[in-house]
Amino acid sequence: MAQAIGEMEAKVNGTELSTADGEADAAGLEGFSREELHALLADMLLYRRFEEKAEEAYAIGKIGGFCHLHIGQEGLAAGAIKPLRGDDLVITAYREHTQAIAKGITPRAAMAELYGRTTGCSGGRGGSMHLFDTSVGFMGGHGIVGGQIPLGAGLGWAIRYRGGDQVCVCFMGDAAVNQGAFLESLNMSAIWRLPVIYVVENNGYGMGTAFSRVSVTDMEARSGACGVPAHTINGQDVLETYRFFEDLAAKVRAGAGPQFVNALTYRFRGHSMSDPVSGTYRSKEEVEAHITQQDPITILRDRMMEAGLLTQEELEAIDAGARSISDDAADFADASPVPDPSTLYDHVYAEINEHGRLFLDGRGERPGDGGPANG
Ligand SMILES: Cc1ncc(C[n+]2csc(CCOP(=O)(O)OP(=O)(O)O)c2C)c(N)n1
Ligand SMILES: [Mg+2]
Repeated sequence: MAQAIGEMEAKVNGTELSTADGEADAAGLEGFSREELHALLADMLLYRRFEEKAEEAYAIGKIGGFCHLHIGQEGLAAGAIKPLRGDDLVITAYREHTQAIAKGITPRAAMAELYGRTTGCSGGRGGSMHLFDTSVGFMGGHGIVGGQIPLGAGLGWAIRYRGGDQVCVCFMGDAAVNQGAFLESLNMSAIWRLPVIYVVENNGYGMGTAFSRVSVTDMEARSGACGVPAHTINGQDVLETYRFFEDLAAKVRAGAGPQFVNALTYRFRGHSMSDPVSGTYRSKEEVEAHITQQDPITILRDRMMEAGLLTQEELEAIDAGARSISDDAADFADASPVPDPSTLYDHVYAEINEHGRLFLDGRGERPGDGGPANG
C-alpha cells in the first residue's frame, strides 16, 4: 500500500509539496463525512475506469481522431468541479472527458461522443476534444491551445451583464499561459472584475516540452502583472482541492473578481494516444515515481482506509460500479447510430433568425429562405 498522504513529502513539477496531516474523526475526515468521501472516491474511480475504457476502445479503432486522457489528473476534475453549483459554468481544453462527466454530462453521452455517434453530447460532430452541453453548464472542450481563455472571460462577462451570481471556471494547460490571449483575457477580467477562476492544470509539460524550458518565471508569477491573485494548490489531493475551490468559488461569487490557480498535477499517460508514456521527454523513473506516490485515487483511498472509513469490500464494490458504468457507456456508444451523411452541415452555422442569416457560408442557398444549404 502506498504511503499515507500525511506522511508524504511530495515533489511535483519541481515544487515541494508538504501534505497536511489530516484529522480523522469517527464521522469523517477533515470535515468530509463518510458519505462525501465515498462519493468523491466513486467519482474519481469512474473517471479512471471511463478513460481506461476509452483507451481500450481507441486501441481497437472504435474511437478515431485525437484522444487525450486525463488519467492522473482526476483530483482536479472532482476537486474543482464538484463544489460548484449546477448553474456555474466550466470551460476547458481538450483533455476534458472527466471534467465533462464531473459537470453532469452522462458517461453514455460522453462515450458516444468519443465514438462519433448521434447520441453523443455534441451529436457525434465534436469527438474527444469537443464535448459540450450548455444544459449542464459545460461550455466545451476546445482544441486550440488557449482558445478557451477569452471565451472564459466572455462567459464571465455574460454572467455579470445578466446580473447572475454564477462563477465560471476556465481550465487550461501550462502551455496555454504563453498564448497572448491569456494576458489579454486576465487583464480584461481584472478591469471588469469578472467572476472567472482561471485554473492551470500544471502537469509540467506542453506535449514534450517542460514548462521550465519555456518560462523563466514560476507559474504563479504569470497573473501578477494583471493584478489577478494567484494561488498554488496540490491537485493530487482531492480533499485540499475541493475545500480550496469551495472557498474560492464563494469569494468570487461574492465579488472578489478573477482568480488564478496553479494546480500542480501530473499526467500518467502520454500527451495523446499516439505519444509514449515515457522514454522521450520524461524518464520512466519520473513517471513511475508519480504513479506510485502521487495518484489522487490511491492517496484518498489510503487515507480513508487508515481512518477506518473504507473497507476492502466497499472499495471493490465502488470499483465494480465504476467499471460497470464505463462498460455500459461503451456498449451504448457502440450500439448508437453514426450521423446520417445528409446531416453533415447541420449545427455548423447558426440558425436563420428574424434578422436574417448570421453567417454567409458561400455554399449555395436553400430555395426560398436565403439561408445556408442544409444537406
Ligand atoms: C494554438 C495551438 N498551437 C499548438 C497546438 C498543438 N498542441 C496541442 S496540445 C499542445 C500542448 C498543450 O499543453 P498544455 O497546455 O500544457 O496542456 P496538456 O496537454 O498538458 O494538458 C500543443 C502545442 C494547438 N492545439 N493549438
Ligand atoms: Mg501541460
